[in-house]
Amino acid sequence: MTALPLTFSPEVEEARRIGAPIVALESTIITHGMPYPQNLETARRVEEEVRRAGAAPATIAVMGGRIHIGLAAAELEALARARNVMKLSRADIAACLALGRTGATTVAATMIAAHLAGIAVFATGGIGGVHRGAETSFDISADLSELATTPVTVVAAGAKAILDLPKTLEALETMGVPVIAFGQDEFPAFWSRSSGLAAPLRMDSAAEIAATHKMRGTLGLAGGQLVANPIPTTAEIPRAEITPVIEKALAEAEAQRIAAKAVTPFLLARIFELTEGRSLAANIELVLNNARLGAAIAAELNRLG
Ligand code: PSU
Repeated sequence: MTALPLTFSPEVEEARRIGAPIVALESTIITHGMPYPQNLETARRVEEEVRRAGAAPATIAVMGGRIHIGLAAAELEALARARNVMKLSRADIAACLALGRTGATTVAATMIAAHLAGIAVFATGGIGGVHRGAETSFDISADLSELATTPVTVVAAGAKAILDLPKTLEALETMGVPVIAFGQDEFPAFWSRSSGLAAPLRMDSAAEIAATHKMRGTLGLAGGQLVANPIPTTAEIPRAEITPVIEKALAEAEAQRIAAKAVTPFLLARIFELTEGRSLAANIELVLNNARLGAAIAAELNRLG
């Protein structure tokens, strides 16, 4: 029994009991990041990918006044079909729980929940960051300050290329968040392997990433790490191709005065339409790729004890 409002799925409960590696997965990508039914198919495939890599998947969401750490098949399906689900970050997770509403966790809220559940590694698609025009809109994702606060290693394909990537990297540096490109020198840009920006750190193995996570704990440093794992070459949309599409979607968002939490879902949906689904296919592949790396890091962390 725990005083925390956490409910573990049987699979995650068993992994905890035997000390098997666990990878946290978020749910905003399901409710706000992808259309139905691809969202449900992807969520299932990502969980399967984590299992195949030898870890237990813990998809996280808020339902009925509890943070669910691992979802049953029926719960996952209900979430993928649901409408009017809250998009939860640090600011609203407690309200969602207290009011008994249904909420999907963003990167920030998933990190909080994973840490409460004792899970050190979390895989997703792309983190939120500093939006373009943030110098006037002040639109900066709470994902960044969470990375500076909560000790979870987040595996993403970089930050979404709809953002201002140079400013996102600057903000992460200011907040003391290690940004580790996996297997290349460049910071990847979600749908593309290349962003034209050097990553502050590069590592080539899950063991190095796990050792660095552990060392941060030993030093008592607050916050997590961002592992920027480039999309597989076969799935990427090269930067020159996606850039004009992003710019068109951004111009539309501005014309329609889309703001705050609605910006990222709007842009992802428009880019999906403008690329005739290619952006979604790329998004799915990069999440699967991140799930595999997340499982490998979780296994290495387990070995380190
Ligand atoms: N990765 C994806 N698709 C998504 C997200 C991540 O492939 O939709 C979600 C995450 O939950 C992340 C959120 O926290 O997008 C960022 O939203 P915002 O820019 O409003 O902070």
